Amino acid sequence: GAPDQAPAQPFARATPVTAPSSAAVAELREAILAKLAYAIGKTPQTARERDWFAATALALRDRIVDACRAGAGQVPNKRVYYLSLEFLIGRLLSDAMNNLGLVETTRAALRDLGIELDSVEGAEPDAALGNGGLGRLAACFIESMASLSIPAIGYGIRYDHGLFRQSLEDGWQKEAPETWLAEGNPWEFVRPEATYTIGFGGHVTMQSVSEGVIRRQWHPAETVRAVAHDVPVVGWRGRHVNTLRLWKAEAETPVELARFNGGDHVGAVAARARVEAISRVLYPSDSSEAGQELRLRQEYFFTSASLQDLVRRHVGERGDLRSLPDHAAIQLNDTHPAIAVPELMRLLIDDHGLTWEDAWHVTTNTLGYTNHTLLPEALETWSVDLMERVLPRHMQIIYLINWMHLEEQGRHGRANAAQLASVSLIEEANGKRVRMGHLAFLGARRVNGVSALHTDLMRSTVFKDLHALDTDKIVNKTNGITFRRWLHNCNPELTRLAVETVGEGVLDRPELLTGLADHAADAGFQARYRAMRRARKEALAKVVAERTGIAVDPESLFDVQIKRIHEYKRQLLNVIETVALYQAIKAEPNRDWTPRVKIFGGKAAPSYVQAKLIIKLACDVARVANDDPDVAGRLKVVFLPNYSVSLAEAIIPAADLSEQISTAGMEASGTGNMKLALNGALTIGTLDGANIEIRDHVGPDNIFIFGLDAAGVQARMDEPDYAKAAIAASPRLAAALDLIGSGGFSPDDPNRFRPIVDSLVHEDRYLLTADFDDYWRAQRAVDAAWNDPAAWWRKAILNTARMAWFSSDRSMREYAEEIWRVRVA
Ligand code: B1H
Repeated sequence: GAPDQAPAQPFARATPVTAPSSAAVAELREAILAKLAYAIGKTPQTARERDWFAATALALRDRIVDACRAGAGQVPNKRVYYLSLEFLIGRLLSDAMNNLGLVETTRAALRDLGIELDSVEGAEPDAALGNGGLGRLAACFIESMASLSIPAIGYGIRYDHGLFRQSLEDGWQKEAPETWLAEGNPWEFVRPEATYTIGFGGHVTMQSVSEGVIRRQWHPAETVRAVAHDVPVVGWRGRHVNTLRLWKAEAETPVELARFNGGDHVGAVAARARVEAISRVLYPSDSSEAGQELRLRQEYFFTSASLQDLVRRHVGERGDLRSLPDHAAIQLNDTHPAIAVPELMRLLIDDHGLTWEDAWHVTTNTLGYTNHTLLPEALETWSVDLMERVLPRHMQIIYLINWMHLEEQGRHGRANAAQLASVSLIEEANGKRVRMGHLAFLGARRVNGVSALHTDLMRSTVFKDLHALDTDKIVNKTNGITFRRWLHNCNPELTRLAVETVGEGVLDRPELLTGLADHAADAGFQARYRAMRRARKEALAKVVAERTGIAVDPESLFDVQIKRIHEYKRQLLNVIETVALYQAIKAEPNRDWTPRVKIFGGKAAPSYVQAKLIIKLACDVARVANDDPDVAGRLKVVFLPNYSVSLAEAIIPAADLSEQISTAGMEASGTGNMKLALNGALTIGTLDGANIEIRDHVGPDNIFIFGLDAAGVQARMDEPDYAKAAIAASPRLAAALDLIGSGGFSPDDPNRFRPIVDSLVHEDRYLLTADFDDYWRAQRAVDAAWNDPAAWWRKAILNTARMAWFSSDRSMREYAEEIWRVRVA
């Protein structure tokens, strides 16, 4: 693969299978050869790895279509529509092979042709159509719905360019465009017949149709076509196939011929460039508001196309739109598709003639809304001015929804001004803005949080007053991860160990993993578990050496923090602890320090100056520590560039320690925490998000918890000058900050990290100073635990054994029962 592309599986896949039949191998081999010849136009002699990948993907896609056709014909009673601006899928080949039961068949077929499956897998680009946890959750959910045979369509945008490629130049993050479609996409079917017109701008007319009935009609100034591109998603054992339908923006008029003929060759395609920009690039912000008009256009574009598509399907299958709630459940992944509330109202009323009351009943019984963050900077609001300009009819509908909503408050005697202001769809504080979270809340039948703590905080903070109006509306649905990708595919050795220990049923029923607990203290079993980890650490060490030139010892404890770089996730806390450890080792070089490799991975939003400075600090600390003979063999620091789904698949099975150290109350759930614990990394973490539920499942003795809880964080923030006091009380923290602030890691620019130290001393919004000493204590407890191998590996095995509940199959069953009201077989 390309040099910065993540590695393919560096091992022989070890998922247990009976040897494939030679007839099956021959048939697939011929199918791949035929694709290579007739679809790619290459011979085995001229084919590159990328061509073999495309031929293999096309041959497997045929099998998926076959699986699809087996179930075709009958109309399901109810479908789930999952609307998400992000689907962070990564590679699809290994998922498809595994779910079709064709891993060994494919490997043997390619081997017949002199090709290694691993290198073919490595040639697939990641579909990085998401930023982080929210987008990856959508990808896990789509796979789980297919595996559970829940009829579902995922709707999103087919970005030409997914999340940017990160490189580190002298430790500074640089961004380059990502180009996953450069050589085409063998998984997708283009569906020009599923094309819809999406409007923007213009004006609204009124027309009296009968006594007291006024019809409003929107006349957009500008239109764009949304063209469906379908990616089939096959579930476990090939039982069911769902569709991920991604919309591409295309101009109605490819070129303005008159202008072209007049010699204005650039102007002739300017309008086209403007509308096609809608599906050009993924916004690279995670947990922060984008704010620009193009973002609003993206949100409306894919929401409108998706709703038009499902409305058309319903009319075709059932006729009357008033029965939509019986046959469709639409889930809004955060507020990014919240414009669905007025758009569905508009389609039902303006285009299909329903009354307001019927339309509101249909809307509020069809939509569900998942909230993923309570951070104020991430709560979407759009200025009323912008909305009136881009979506004038929707703004009218929003005002009417709000008027009725506020009237209703009056009828219930809740007319005090502060209360009304807090539940209003319009925020009046700094210029009028529409609160998209409130809009989604009112339009949905159920609103869910993504972990128990996060759901409690929704009820007690941001949505407190709305919650009081209908206390049944907010429900919890703790996130999950698909075990097919995050255990079976990424960790075949551990999967084989599990199958050999508790039986093959564990592939279908993760609860059977609990059977591993019986062997947790068994020396022979521990040895096999350690051999698995050792193999994965050796492979990761190779990747680290290739990507960074840094040599790491697989005997060391691999301490991993992989996630977006954000102040609330507190990579900085980890870096400061690294500095303190560096100072401690230098002060007492002859103590028996536990050898550690600190591994960081993650991207910063391109405009997030402080996050980029934290990356630079991690890299500068890495350079100094890695070059210092005093700490050699005890501490290494690595920042792996261009973190991605594929890189995660290589890092997670190799991790011994999982850093989940966000300020309590700020990480809504986390899902990397689940992937790492499932693969047997012990967690060092705060009582935040799903960490709390992970502790409840794995047991308090098998996790390292430290720091303030969410209530403690709230209380501490109210204390004056809390950071200065904490630094004064912690000589270790003060010394580490002194070294960083005085240029100890940046002799070429001694003041480089002053802004970081100053932000801690003067504000410390994320309470690093409050948690530092307890974090240090917990890290030393980790050192001690590592030095008792029998106890450590028992804990690791118990983590794997007790994580079954975090399967996204469990999450999807809960959504199906309590939100969507669809039956799961
Ligand atoms: C999560 C986001 C997010 N929460 C805005 N919010 C975005 C917000 O492009 N934007 O503007 C993009 C993403 N992402 C994450 O969702 C939470 O931080 C995690 O804690 C959670 O595990 C994940 C899935 O629920």
